[in-house]
Order: sequence, then C-alpha cells, then structure tokens
Amino acid sequence: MTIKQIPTQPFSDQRPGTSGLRKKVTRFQQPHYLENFVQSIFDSVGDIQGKTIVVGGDGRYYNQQAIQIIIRMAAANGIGRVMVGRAGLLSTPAASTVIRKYRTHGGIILSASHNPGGPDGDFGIKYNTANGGPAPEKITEAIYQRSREIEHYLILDSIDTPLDQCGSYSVGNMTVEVIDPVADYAELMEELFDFDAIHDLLTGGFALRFDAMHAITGPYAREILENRLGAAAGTVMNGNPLPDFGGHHPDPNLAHAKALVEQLFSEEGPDFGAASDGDGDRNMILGKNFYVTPSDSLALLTANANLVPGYQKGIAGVARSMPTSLAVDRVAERLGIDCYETPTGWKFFGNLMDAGKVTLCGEESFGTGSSHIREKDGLWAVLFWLNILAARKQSVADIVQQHWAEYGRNFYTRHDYEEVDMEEAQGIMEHLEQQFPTLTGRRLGSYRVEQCDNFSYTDPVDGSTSSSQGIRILFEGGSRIVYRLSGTGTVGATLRVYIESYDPDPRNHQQDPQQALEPLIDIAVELGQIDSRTGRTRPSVIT
Ligand code: G16
Repeated sequence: MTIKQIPTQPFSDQRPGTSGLRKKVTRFQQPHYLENFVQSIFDSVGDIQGKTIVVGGDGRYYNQQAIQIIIRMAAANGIGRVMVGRAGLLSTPAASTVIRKYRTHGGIILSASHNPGGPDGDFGIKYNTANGGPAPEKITEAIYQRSREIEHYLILDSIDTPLDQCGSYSVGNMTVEVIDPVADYAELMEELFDFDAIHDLLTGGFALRFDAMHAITGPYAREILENRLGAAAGTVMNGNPLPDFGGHHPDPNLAHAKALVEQLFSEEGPDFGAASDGDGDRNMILGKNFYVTPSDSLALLTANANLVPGYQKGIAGVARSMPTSLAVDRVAERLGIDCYETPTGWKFFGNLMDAGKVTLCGEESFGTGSSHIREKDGLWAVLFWLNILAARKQSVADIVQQHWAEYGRNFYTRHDYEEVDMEEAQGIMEHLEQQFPTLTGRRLGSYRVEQCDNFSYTDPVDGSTSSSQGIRILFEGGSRIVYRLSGTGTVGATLRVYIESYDPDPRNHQQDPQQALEPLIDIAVELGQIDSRTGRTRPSVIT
C-alpha cells in the first residue's frame, strides 16, 4: 500500500458555518472537494501523528463513501488509530461520548443534521476537539485558511475497510477499530437517569411514542427505550436509518414530525411524544395535546433537575443562545445560579462547561444538553423528561402550566424565511442597523424600544470575541425581536426572526403564541421591510 500525494487546488467556499461545512451532496462529490477539507482539518488540529480519532456519521447518503476516504487519508497522514461506529454510524452525541470516554485527539462527524438527505440533499462534515465538542472558531477559521492555500493531499492507495462488524483492521500502519455505536452512549444514560423509575413508568400504563424520523436515533432509541426501559415494542416509529430519511426532512418540529404530532393531538393518543433529528442531537417534546417549546423545555429541565440522579448534586450554571427565550433566566435567578447568553452555535457552550461554569444549556432550535458531553443531545432530553414525569406523576401539560403560573410565561415564536436571495437578506440586516440611532426610546404600537444592537459576545473563559451575532430590538418589559441569518442553510439565505413577550398573569397563559405575539410579529415585519424586500407575505416555517 503506497501513500499518494494528490495535487489539488483550493475551493473558495470551505468556510465552516454554525456547525461545520454543509453543502449539497453534489458539491461534496466534486473531485477533491471532500479530500481538500479533510486534509485542511488534519493540517490544522495539532500534532496527529500516532493519535486516535473518532469517525462516524448519521448514515445519510454519501456517509459510507466519505468514511472510506477519511480512513485512507487518516492512514496516509500518520494517524495511529481510527474508531468508527459500526456501518459508519454514530449519532453526534454518541461521537462526543466516545471522544471523551476514550480520550481521543478529536473526531470527525459526518452530518448535515436536520437538513434533507439523498443524492440531491445535503451533506456535512465537522471536527470535534478532545473535549468532545465542536471545534471553536479559532480552529474552524484555521481549517478555512488552510483550505484556501492547499496544494495537495495525502491518501493511501488501499481497498475499502469492512465496517459491518465490530473488530480491528489494519490499514497501512493504522488500526481501524469498528465499535458498537450504541453501547457507550447507552451506558452513560444509565449513569445519569433513574432507569428503574422510568421502567416502572413505561411498564405501568404510560404510553410513549418516539419518532426517529428514519435517521440515526432509531437504533439508540430501540435499545434504550424498548430494550432497557421496557417501553412496548413499536414505541419507536421510523426506527430504521435510511440514506434519504425516507424522503422526509429529519427535523423534529411541528411542521416536519407531522405524523407524531397528529398522534399526540388525537383522542386515543399517547401520554408523551418525542422526536429527534438526522444526527440525534435535537429533540422535540410533546405531551397529550401539548407542545413544549425548546426554550420552555430548558427552563423546565433546570427547575426540575433536583429530581434526576445525575444532577442532584446541583447545577453550576446555565447557558442559552441569545435568540433562545428568557424563560430559563427566571429559573436561574430563583436558583441563585449564573445564566450565560452566548451566540447561536453549540461550540460556544464548550468553554463554559470545561471551566465548570455551566451544567445545563440549550437553544431555541430544538437543542438541549448538559456537561455529560459537549454536544446537544436529543435522547438525553427525552430521558430527562421521562425521569421528571416518573418522579412527579403529573402530565406534561400540568407540569408546564404549573411552571408558567410560578414563573410567568415567555410567549415565543420563530419565523423563518428560507431560500431568500442573499443580497436581499443582507439588505434587511443593513436596513435594520441603519435605524438604530432613531429607534431607542421610540414607541412602536404599545411597545417602547429600550435598546437595540448587533449582539456581540466575549467568551468569559478565553476572552475571544464574536461580533455581529444577530440584531436585537429589546423593549421595555422584556419583549424582544431578534433577527439573524442562519449559518446552516445551503441555498440562498435563511432569515430567522425570533419574537418573544413576557406575561406574568396566569389568566393569559392559555393564549395561542401566534395570537399573543401578533402585534410584535407585525412590528418585526414592518421594521425589517420583510414583505417588500423579499416579496414574501408569510414565513416558510413557523416554530
Ligand atoms: C446547529 C448548531 C446549533 C444552532 C443550529 C441552527 O445545529 O449546532 O447551535 O442553533 O445549527 O443554527 P442556524 O440558526 O445558524 O441555522 P444542528 O442541529 O443543525 O447541528
């Protein structure tokens, strides 16, 4: 087997976004495209000679081919050992678990998360560091800079490695260890949660439905929920991972997990429903006839963490991304713990966790997690909820409504305008910024603007600063409108508008959020001139 040095030329579009490099599959299939990026990773993440890395992905189209290329490039670049999930599968939280447990140098995760898959769908690749979390900006930026000057890459001239069974293989001087993708993760979950109590709940007449959306969490959910926790066979829907996710969008929200939502909102429906996304790091939580917003879920988990064995020693602090609602801030205040506000992107939580400042964190984009790993974790959130339900013996709706009565309700919605022309989207952001000088103190409908800015964050641990992270219009009384452009889309721009108001009065808590927020939604559209600039009269997705 010989090491080949293949001449190449840089691609100009390899700057990682919110979570790694995401592009159409067809872009990744272009000659040298994946290889250039992988070589740029190997050249930018410190000394990798003889080290171990983890490789796995969500099983989407092109996962298998990409893994074989990465294995051959890893061998050619002097890596000592690659740990790969069987069949090339590893959910994002499981990859983080394995990196941490076996103290590897890092890992490469192949996924475009909740984006659709298949030959015409999306693919993605990102690097996670030794703490198990997404590489921080200084590393992703170094990878990008390297990708702009790359002239060749190294690859071993070898045959494909069999990945269908656990075992060890030699590829050149490197070892490939094919591991069970579920075992280490399931073991960690058993350490954190009261499996006996959840088992009693699930075998005592409580009906659960979990939608794996034909994505990576099928095997994990079957093993944990059905095999270990006794949930009825068939609890896991769409449990077989498919390369194109069955033609669906593996995005656990009200729009894309429709079949699950219909079940939960039907007469005969189960007591609890949940779904996870393409790579298993997102979650949606539903009760009978009840949807829990991700922002409320984070607040609820924080307020009830004392009921869960893994968190009974206490919570150091919490963190949320800037656009996530302020519901958790109120819980943190009551608990007397710090609450950090970071830019969007899980990578910003890692430093806070490594420094012991934060135990729980979450985002409005259906992500919740804790310091057990350094990624958000879909099934973990489901188990956390089941543990709370087993302890409190109340319905989801009762628990959430009781929470609102105690803390007040943060009405919240996100309106997405997808596939907008990039220049138009940037024009909206510029137009908003231009209004800053005259906005503060101005009355808009019944709201008065208290402050407006483009969010900037200085990491309290390493002092690094990230600016232009989203436009915030903050109103007196705690209402907010936030505008930002997504960093994960692959076509044009996605404008996200986040709208929030706070109401302490329980008599108003039953309102539909779209109605409660209507005046603010109108203000958001008008301030951004969204209709006239995009030609859209309504958002593409409302969550
Ligand atoms: C990624 C990031 C999240 C972020 C989400 C949406 O999640 O890890 O931190 O909230 O993208 O980002 P954006 O609003 O920029 O599209 P995932 O699940 O897609 O990996």
